[in-house]
Amino acid sequence: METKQQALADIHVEDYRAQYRGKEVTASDMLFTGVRERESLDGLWHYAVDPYDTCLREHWYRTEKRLSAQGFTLPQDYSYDEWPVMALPCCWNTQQDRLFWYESSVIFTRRFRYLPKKEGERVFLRVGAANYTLRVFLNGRFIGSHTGGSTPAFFELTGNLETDNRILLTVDASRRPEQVPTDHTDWFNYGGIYRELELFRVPRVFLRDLFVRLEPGSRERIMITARLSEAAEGEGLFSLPELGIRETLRFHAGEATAAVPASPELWSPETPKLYELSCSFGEDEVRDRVGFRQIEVRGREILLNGKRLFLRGVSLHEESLEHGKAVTEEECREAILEAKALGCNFMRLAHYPHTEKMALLADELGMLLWEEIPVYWAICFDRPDTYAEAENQLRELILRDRDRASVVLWSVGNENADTDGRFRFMKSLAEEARRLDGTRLLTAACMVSADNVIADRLAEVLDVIGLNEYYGWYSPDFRQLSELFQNSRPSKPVIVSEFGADALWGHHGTIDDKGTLECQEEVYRRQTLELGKIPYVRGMTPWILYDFRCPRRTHILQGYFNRKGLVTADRQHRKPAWYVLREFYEKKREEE
Ligand code: GCB
Repeated sequence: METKQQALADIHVEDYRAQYRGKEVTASDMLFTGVRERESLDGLWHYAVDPYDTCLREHWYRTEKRLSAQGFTLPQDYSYDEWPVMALPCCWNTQQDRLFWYESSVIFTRRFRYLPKKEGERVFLRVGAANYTLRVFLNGRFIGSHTGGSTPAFFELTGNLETDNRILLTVDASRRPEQVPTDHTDWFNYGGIYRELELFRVPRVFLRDLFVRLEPGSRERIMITARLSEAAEGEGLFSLPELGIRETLRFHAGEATAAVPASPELWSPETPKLYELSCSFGEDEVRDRVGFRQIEVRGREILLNGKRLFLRGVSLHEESLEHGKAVTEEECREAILEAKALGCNFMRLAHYPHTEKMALLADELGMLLWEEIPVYWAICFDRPDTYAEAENQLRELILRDRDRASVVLWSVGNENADTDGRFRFMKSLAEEARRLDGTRLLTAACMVSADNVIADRLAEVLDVIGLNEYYGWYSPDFRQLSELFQNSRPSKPVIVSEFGADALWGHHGTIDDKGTLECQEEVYRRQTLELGKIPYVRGMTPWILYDFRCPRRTHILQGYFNRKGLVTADRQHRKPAWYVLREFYEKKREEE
């Protein structure tokens, strides 16, 4: 068709997104990355802001030059190599003032060279995270798409690569009610490709997955499950030299499992012992550093390696003032060390999967973690596609992090009204999490019922009840806090997954003045006093370590920040409540 006519036809395709459906990559497309050789595609990419999705409507990615039927070049609306550049990964909001509030589509493109190294090699692109819908185009062809703003996406490029390649990515950060999370959250909707872009070369048959852990209920056997990319037969090798393990893995229909006698030194926050291991099949080899520990619930207690444990925690968003969600390794380390200084052995990574660097660092530094998916507030619980999206995010998170000893709890959501639809939705998520990983505890941050009881029906499918309560803040009457515990008889351990109060750094007043440092300090004093008395409260993760950006918070004391941090957003000032919590945690540690 003549280009002008084609352009006119494109203008009138209302559902232009339909042509990009059917090539979604999911958890099933992941490959085990552990320690594998990779080539980085991070760095400068050309970009254009594309709020009308013209690239997708008019298929810009197909051609560099637009030619008429007679072979003349025609005017076109893009010039990739003259677009400005942005260094990926990043959140575009922090790159330019004019992009700060932008929540729609951006196009990124660059060239790269590819020279095959081995006959028959396969090549995969891994995008660590892109918020929210990512589409990948290579050399004029649509490769695939991924939805979900916080988990990795894998695209196979094999067969579409040339020596000189043009890659183009579109990222759409629009909030939509049917997505996970929905369009209404209490955090900032950062856009961009904000975790690493990497290429992996693997042989035709490769190790897609490797799960290594202590056998539940035993401390003398290590379980290994490995899965290949194909339903192949053959032998592989698992080795863990420090424990003298060299185990042949026998693959049938692409799967191998083994249980190997071993007595590893157990991992704990105090002794974060990690072991180097490797696994190979044919020409493929992967390596990792793994800790071994056991987490379980007995009655209303939580036990780590058979010992009673109180989870001295704090909640955290993935954010820094400078980088938004594209937090650096130093910023992750700083957050963990800040929690340690506070006396914590536990952190709640709220409300979506944080970078895998957090779990890797927590493994190394000794910090227990709660990891969560963004089933937050009023999700479309009765919509099957929304469920599929939530389940896929859960699977991508578990497959990414289930070799990390630091992760002890999977959370399937936060503060959702106790309806039948929600119960079905979250029960299925809990079942899926157990199917993928029988070695961790399941939780969700539940709400207190209207009659002030711990009564969420979801508790029956969880191991640990997470509970958000804001006595002294949203519910000012503190007496209700002790009433809540008098009214409740949970049969499982409870972690108070949130309490807190806003306090603006430098703002002083009486304990009754909302927003003052004194008011927040008093809330922490009274909360810790009360919670410390309740035997089945086996942990807490007050809200929150750092103040964070939040478009919903327009009060003069907030200035588009949620100010419930114990530390200011610039990470420079510890508020008085920080010291109250530290004192409480010190006492708790001595009691253990
Ligand atoms: C909550 C939410 C959290 C909010 C917090 C608040 O219950 O789980 O995302 O930021 O309260 O500050 O209101």
